Amino acid sequence: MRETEKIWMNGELVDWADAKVHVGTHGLHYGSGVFEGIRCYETEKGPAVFRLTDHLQRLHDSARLLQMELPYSVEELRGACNDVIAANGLPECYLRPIAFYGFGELGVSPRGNPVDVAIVSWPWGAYLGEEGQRNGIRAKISSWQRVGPNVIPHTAKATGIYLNSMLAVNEALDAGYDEAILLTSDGLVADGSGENIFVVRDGVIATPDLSTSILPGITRDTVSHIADALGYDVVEKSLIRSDLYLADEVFMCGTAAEVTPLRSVDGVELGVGPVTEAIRDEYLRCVRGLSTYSPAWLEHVALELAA
Ligand code: PPE
Repeated sequence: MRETEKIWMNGELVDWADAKVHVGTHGLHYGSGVFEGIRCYETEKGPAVFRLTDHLQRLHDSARLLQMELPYSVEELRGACNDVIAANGLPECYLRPIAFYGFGELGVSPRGNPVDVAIVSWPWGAYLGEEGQRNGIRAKISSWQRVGPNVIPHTAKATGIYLNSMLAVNEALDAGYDEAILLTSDGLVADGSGENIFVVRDGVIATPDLSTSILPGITRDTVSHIADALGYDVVEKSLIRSDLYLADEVFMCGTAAEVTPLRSVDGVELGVGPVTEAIRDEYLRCVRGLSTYSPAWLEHVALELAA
């Protein structure tokens, strides 16, 4: 994580080194937080945050699922994101808003704790490597199952859920792979450790539906629009591991990973195919405002501080 100048914390821009919490913080002990991952891209009209409002709305939805009351509205958080980008002066960056139960009462119940909110921004390159984004990565189906709907609400982007992802990615990296794919307890394909999954076969693009323990990815939604605009059929349906092994193409997507092809799953070679390449390339044009239908998704940054 590359250090930048300022972090927005509870309503103020503070120096990077001063954005600290107490070790008694509830969120540290129990993973009681929600967060977002958002990218700001350089466009011909200046920096623009891709689908900022949608991400902040999801942050609010995640908080509601944890019965956590966020002290800032979507509109206020939009202003805060703008300020942190303006203060750090980076043309392209990743934004990480996080809200968590802070320091006050220790014990599993969060009652009596404040909700702290921070937004960090820093330059973050291709999540699965530039080479991976171009030529594909090798994924492994995890022995860890993705958290189910009655374990933790999986549609929340909650910090505690990422222990599940961490275990899966550790296992995959230890076994010499680049990324993990998690199945549900019923054996349905769910998510990568930090991405949604798409499978291409006979010209049809399929992705697990929202009730299959997946995070409702904003990139997943963007990709579905792009695929549709490029003339492909996209279906949401249950997928099993055989669908991965028999696919013509498989790719992952997420804010951090953007669109990344899988060149193999469990050692079954797939290669990088034309549908994935077309979608990946169009996605990268779209986020930089080079696509005809992207303008509504680009939220331009005012480079002056609002405060
Ligand atoms: N599934 C999971 C489990 C997930 O973590 C992400 C985002 C997605 C799907 C895709 O969601 P979206 O970004 O809205 O398209 N993962 C974040 C990276 C997590 C990390 O810190 O590492 C991200 O892409 O920002």
